[in-house]
Amino acid sequence: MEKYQHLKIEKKWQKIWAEKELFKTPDKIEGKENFYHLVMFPYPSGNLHIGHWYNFGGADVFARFKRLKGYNVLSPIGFDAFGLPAENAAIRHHIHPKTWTYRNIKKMKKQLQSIGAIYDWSREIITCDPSYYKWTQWMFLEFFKSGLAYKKKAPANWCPKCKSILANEQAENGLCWRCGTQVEQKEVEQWFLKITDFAENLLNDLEKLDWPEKTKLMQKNWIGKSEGAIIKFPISNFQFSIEVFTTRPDTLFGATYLVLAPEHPIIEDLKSQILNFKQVKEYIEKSKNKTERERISEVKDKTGIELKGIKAINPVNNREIPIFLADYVLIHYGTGAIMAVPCHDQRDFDFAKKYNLSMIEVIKPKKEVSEKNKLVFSNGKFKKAYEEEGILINSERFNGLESKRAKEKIVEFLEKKGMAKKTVYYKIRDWLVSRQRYWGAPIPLVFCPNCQKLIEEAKLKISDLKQASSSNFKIKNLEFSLGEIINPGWIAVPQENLPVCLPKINDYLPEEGKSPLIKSAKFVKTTCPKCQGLAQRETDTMDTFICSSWYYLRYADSRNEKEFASKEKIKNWLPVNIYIGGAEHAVLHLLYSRFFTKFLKKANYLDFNEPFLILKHQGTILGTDGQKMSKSRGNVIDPDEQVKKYGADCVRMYLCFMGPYDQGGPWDPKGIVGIYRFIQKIWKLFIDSPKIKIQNPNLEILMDKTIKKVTEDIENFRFNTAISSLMILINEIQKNKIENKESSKEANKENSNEIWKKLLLLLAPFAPHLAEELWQRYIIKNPNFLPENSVHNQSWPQYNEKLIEEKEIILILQVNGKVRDKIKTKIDISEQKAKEMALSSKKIKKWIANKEIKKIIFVPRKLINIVV
Ligand code: ANZ
Ligand code: ZN
Repeated sequence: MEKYQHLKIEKKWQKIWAEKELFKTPDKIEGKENFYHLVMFPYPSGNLHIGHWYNFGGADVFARFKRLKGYNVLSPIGFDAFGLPAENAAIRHHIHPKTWTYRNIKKMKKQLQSIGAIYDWSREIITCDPSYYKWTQWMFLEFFKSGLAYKKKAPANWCPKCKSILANEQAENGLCWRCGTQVEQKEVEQWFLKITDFAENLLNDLEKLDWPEKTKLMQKNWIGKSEGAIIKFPISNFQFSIEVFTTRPDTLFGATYLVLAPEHPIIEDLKSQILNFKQVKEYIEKSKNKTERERISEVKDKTGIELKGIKAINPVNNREIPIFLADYVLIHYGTGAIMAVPCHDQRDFDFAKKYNLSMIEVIKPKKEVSEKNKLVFSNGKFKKAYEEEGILINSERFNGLESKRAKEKIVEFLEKKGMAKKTVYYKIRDWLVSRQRYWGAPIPLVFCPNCQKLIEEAKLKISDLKQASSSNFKIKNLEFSLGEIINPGWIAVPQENLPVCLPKINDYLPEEGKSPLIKSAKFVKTTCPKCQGLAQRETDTMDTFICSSWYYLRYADSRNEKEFASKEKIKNWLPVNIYIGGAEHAVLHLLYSRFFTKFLKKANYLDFNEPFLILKHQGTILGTDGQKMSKSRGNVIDPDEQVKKYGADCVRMYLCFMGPYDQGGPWDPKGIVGIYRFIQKIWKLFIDSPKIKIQNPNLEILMDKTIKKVTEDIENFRFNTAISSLMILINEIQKNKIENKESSKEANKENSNEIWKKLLLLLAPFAPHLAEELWQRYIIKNPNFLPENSVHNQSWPQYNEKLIEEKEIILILQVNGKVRDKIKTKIDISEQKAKEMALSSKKIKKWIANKEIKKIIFVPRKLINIVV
């Protein structure tokens, strides 16, 4: 018998499919609906790992299924190719980032091709290619021109020894990755995109999305809408007041002190009144070296310092309360100041306890609450805060109100005195998009001192700008965009001069807080496109997340040189029907992409406002030890090795069989062997004798049932149970297979052929190479391959719903040919089960008692005869 040679078969079909361009996707096919199926494109690290395989393999099962279901499926692929590792390799191994990246792409392309997926390689994109980043730059300029890009100082990781800005991953544990020096926070001018303008939209539209609930919740929390009020606390004997943001105005009577963030600007104004200013200054300096995360992490030991000499006045009862600085309050959220209510906020409670500050209980639980959540008072002390809502006490005329109502009433009362205002805050911050690095798309702006002067002298007010009908503003015959007005001196590179290409440099280390691009004088020195004066190029590059925020649009028209994609082609394909990739991107890439889409919709380039209608996450494949795969643990499974050993079809199928797609699980070397045997069983079944006599009508029912099950399972990404039902089917077919010579009747041949055909079609999404090989050999039987004859260009098998309805029948029970009993059973009861039932019938037992059973004859759907 011919052996199953996976390597030979898989290479052969990959080659033929590529040559015949089987998976090249036309923009339209008469009579077919388009379906845009997308996986998150990989970073060219140089090695496709098993996680990629799981993502791409499973996704391809779905793509192939959709194709067989009659859709014109677009399944493109490319590389997210800018980013730090290329630069690190350049610094360490003296190889140009571009060389490194393209070398990796070449290797990974081979690995990707070994999956046997239906990628349309003619649409491949590589984000570090100038033909792509030209449009990334164009996108940036669209934001800039609309006034949604601005420059502002922001803290960055700074190594004082290397005099270099570090990425977060280069400053792990607060130490510089190169020299181990303690990293400081340094204020550097950075570009931001105003994602906050879209916060409400990003939040509300989550509802429309068929995404995992967990991912939607993460985005919701990240956006962090908070409804509350700003309340003014005057400072005694001083013209200043402090504004705090609170979501709990109902607790105002319990506010026993205020806390300001150490960076709060009012401290400068109050300087002359603060008696302990020297110590205060010291505290401020100390807090500068902590990152935001350290500050808010739930350490019990909160630090702070009182501003001696000044007091604030609680506007609701005119009580004087002390003011503190503490770094658990952040400057960038709300107003950078809070009213502290120790009885009802645990952070305030911890702080008050440490500094021995007074506490007033103002909220009583509505019903009995569990001991755990109660505000326990014993030995004259509170033990912990009660943070839920409830009924007001110790709040004068608001006593007895419920929290919800009290919030309204108290804000209303203060609003009349001009002391409060309802307010909504979002946690989400504007997106810091500039990087002081080499391997990224250059930000396409130049700085022109001449134009800066012009704009500053014109003293346009932002409010005038927003009302202006045209998007451009004329100053002395020069036209400026909104972005140019709000960022005086920064001028957009005209579209016809894009892309601004990365220059070649030899030294990739950032210098004095600036991008290494500053080392290329040729790059930096330029003329202003507006006034032709001397100008300097921006040397920062863009965050790579910008490249990936719009790539799904480019696939629709990836070779277009005039637009990022034509309107017509976008209409053909977008939005993406299904997007498949890792959950780790929940609040980064997946949020940024939504932001880009919403912006482009607003700017009239798109007519939809969500990029990905359905989202699926694959789970994580763990090592055989159940741990995360890592080199140090030595539990990494190399997909290339597995493919060599068992074949791509087997690896695909094994990964699909491991469990529900979104769960993954530990790699089991025995499990993949099991699948390998299963594949060989199929192979043998065909090679031995591809004909079955349909002597068992239950096989037809089972086939229909299996089609139904596999269809529904693939639709719901339950690949594992789809494969299980294929296994059952194959076993049953094997049992019913009889020798070639016996199945000579034409009718039976027809039937048999149908069974084989359907079986191969069901197999095709999982094991595309094997299915094609067997399809060509036994169904098509033409040595010349024609694309229309490919198993992947057929239609998904149909099933007969009526046939598989679980109808009941009356099964006749005979002993020696005489009817002795009748039982009700399912129509497709198995022989084994029918025998068991017959033998346990009381009436039958009587007739066979003490007799030797010679044989049992089973006629499906009709009778069972026991011969004694
Ligand atoms: C008084 C109060 C009483 C508060 C109470 C809570 C419970 P979310 O929901 O996250 O928006 N807060 C406001 N600005 C802050 C800042 N810059 N840094 C740290 N904390 C800040 O939280 C809003 C609450 O977080 C606000 O309501 C404020 O504390 C605190 F029983 O005000 B609350
Ligand atoms: Zn100029």
